[in-house]
Amino acid sequence: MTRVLTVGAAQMGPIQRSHTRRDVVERLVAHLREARRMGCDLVVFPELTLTTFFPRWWMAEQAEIDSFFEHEMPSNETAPLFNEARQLGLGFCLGYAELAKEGGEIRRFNTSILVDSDGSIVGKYRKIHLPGHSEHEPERPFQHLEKRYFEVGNLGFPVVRAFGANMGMCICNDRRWPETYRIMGLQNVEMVLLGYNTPIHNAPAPDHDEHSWFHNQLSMQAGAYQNGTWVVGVAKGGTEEGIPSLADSMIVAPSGKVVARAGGEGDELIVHRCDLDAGQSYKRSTFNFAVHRQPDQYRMIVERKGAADPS
Ligand code: CDV
Repeated sequence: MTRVLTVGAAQMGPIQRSHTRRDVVERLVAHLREARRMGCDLVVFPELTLTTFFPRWWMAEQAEIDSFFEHEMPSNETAPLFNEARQLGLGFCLGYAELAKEGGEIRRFNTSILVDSDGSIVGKYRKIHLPGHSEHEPERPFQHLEKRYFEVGNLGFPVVRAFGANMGMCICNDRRWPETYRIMGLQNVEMVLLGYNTPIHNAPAPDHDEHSWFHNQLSMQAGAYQNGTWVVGVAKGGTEEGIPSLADSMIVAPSGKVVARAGGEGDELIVHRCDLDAGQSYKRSTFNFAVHRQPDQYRMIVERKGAADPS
């Protein structure tokens, strides 16, 4: 029997600083309703979905920074999203800034959760590859202070069984790193859900700006093909607080082919019926890890060069 999961990549247009969580949740609920009409099982929202992309500003007051974080999930403001999804029988993946209390300490992460159609949280991922810088760099046209506002994720790259598949998550900059996909590939991942906020201007390397679209697509296609997995990449795009950001949300098949792609920069749902077994032929042949990978060799090569252990 074919295992099919119909996935909606719910691209968001800009969220300005003046927009409340209530405004945003209304837009997310509209996405859910359309997804239901289009036969989706699962809807994927972007990174830091609930607010504007706040790491673009230097803020000295912790209370101001914390106003962008969720102190509980669901909260009063996000409960309507959970309720609507449960009523529609839809699962969703949501990125948000998480303020957690762990071991008596307050910790802050850039997080994604996977929520089952009964409203229960069945997976959590905390972003590992935090881009940008940790000090104020006023010479930049805008800041990228993820390294200041978040800690490096402490959950690894977990793959969970949900929606009848092996599901993984990563967030934005993670998609550029082959390790991200491979660590999940080694856990037999079948679908990777990822959201992003990617300013088109890259202050440390402005010559990369014109390649933004290509690098986005290249990273996701390579990750999908090299691990025989679906990749669902979802943007918060358009011009947010004056900063143009990449849209170009896409669903990539295990072949590496793009099978669905957003056409605009605003709120837009793209949908694909994903055959969850489509990765099997890649996992059994070219990327049969048990047969063809050579982790001992990789380790020896890296050790000879005195670099880090890649295994
Ligand atoms: N939110 C991100 O992680 N953005 C980075 C930018 C800074 C390059 C990205 O990799 O898209």
